[in-house]
Amino acid sequence: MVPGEQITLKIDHTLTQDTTGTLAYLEFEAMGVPKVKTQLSLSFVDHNMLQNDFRNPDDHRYLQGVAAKYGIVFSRPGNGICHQLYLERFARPGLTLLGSDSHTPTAGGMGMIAIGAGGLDVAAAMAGEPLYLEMPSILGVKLTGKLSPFVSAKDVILQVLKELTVKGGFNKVLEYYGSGVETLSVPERGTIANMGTETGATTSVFASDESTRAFLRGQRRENQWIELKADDDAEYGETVEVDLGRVEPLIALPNSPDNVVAVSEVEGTPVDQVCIGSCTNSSLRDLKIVSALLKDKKVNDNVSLTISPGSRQALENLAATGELEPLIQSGARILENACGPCIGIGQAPTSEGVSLRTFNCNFKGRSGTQDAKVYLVSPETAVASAITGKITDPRKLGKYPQISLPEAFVLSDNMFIYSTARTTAHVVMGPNIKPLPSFKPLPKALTGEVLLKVGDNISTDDILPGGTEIMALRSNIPEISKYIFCRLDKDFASRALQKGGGFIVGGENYGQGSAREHAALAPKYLGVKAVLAKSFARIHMANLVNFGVLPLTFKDNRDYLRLDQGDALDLQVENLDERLLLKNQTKGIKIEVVLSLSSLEKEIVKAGGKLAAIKAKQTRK
Ligand code: MIC
Ligand code: SF4
Repeated sequence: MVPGEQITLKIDHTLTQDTTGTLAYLEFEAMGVPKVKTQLSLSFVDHNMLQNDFRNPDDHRYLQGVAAKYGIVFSRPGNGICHQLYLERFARPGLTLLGSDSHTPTAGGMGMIAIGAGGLDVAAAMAGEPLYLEMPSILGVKLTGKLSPFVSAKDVILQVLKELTVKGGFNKVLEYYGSGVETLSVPERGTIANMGTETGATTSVFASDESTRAFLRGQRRENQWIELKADDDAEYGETVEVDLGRVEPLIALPNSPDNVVAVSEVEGTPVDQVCIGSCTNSSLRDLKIVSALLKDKKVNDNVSLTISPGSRQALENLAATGELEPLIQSGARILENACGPCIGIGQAPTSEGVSLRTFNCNFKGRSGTQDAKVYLVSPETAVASAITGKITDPRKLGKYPQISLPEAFVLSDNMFIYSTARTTAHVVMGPNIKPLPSFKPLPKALTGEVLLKVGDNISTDDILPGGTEIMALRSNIPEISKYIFCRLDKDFASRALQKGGGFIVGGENYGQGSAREHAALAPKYLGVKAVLAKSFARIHMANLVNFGVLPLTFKDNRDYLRLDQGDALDLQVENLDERLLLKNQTKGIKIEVVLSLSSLEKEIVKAGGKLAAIKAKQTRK
């Protein structure tokens, strides 16, 4: 396989979570396949957990019905966060996983190729289609040495992010190798692989070794272990080296995960809130260290400390050994085993509040409070700061407690529902679950105004925010489309509709962050025809193509300056050539733009999106 060439990847496992899952299954149902064709497909409910009205529970019920009908394992609400549960119970070295969530690469900690994608690509995989993607180059991250006390896996990935930035991993697989790897347990590797997503990487991967075997043994799955490692003479496109012994406690400052400095540089800043959890730092390993550090300590009077365990298994194991007690006694607010505050589902910080979180994203407004200052830290730094009430280097806590994972985890899988596909299963669609919109084939010319011009690193949270109000509309495209860009420009949706659609102009790394395909589908619904950007984040670009929105880049990035909101544009797209000429009629100029699509992607945009293309293929058969 040659980096840059189109490849197809056979997918063994798929996973979805509720807020991307409802669309993914509506799309899957539209494909007309009687049952999933993968080895294993899983549907988790972990994001939209609040049941303020009928909408979220209706989605859960729909997902449970679909799972029973098509032979998908269903993880009930309350069981835990998809990536943690998958790592514990289903991840297997040597397999491929495609998940409709950007942090799917967590399973790279188990020696898998695990990739995040939009729901439509996951639906296609469930229908037996391979994943089409550009072969990434391999960036070797060499780990040497051993972590010092109070420094943990989160600090390692923050170090990597500091070097690579939020776009340095674009079209790359981060492969961790070197003698430092064996010092890390599977959950620690999971933390590192999880947050590789923030570098823009396609995925991250670790070898499968004795440490992997020990974890699988603890989960009573040793028979699923195989050894997997790089060849001795393996060559990497480029390498980065991290001496684990030299990594210090690190912190990402607001509002970007790559805004990383040493904790010691910002020590003393008063803290209002500390949140421990998320798919990055909620494993049993993390909760054990939190428990040991909180033992006989009290949360500072000015701090609200929340803890969201990653899984019921982690919580149960903690309870079994008495390690839950210190969390309760410290005054921590123990939340449900779910994403929770990570995606703004509850626990918004105070106005201008300082919130330290063990999560992976700190994009502006994601916490639910627009002017909050969200910092990203390790569990160790989180606890130290929760106790003192100010940002604190955890090395000041004294002696680092020794913790180890159990040789045999307490297991109970009774919140997973296993079903063989049953055509008689009852799929109930509540009134908020609306049919998928359908779109016309691509016309010969795209015309319209620049509806909005934005800067660099616009995240999908900027395009379509999270939070309880908006996330409850994930199964309702007409309604959710009203919120597109609402935090940047509250009139965007009405303007787009009034103008009959148009264009968006963006800077570098447009669409970074999550896999939510709504950030492409809802703009399409509003009539957005193309996005012109200096560069795109991988998953979002694939989502744009899947819904027939052209992702165009500038031949010369200086042309970004020659486009303004309100300019009338005209683009002839009959031939979908790699170089196209965009006419800016308002300014009377022509701009060369680039459309790099494979022949398959061209077919998709011509048909008006991937679903239309799949249906057309079926009719031809
Ligand atoms: C996120 O962390 O932003 C989410 C919420 O998990 C998203 C998925 C979604 O928007 O539903 C992701 O990372 O893909
Ligand atoms: Fe959930 Fe946050 Fe992880 Fe997304 S990043 S899957 S919202 S815990």
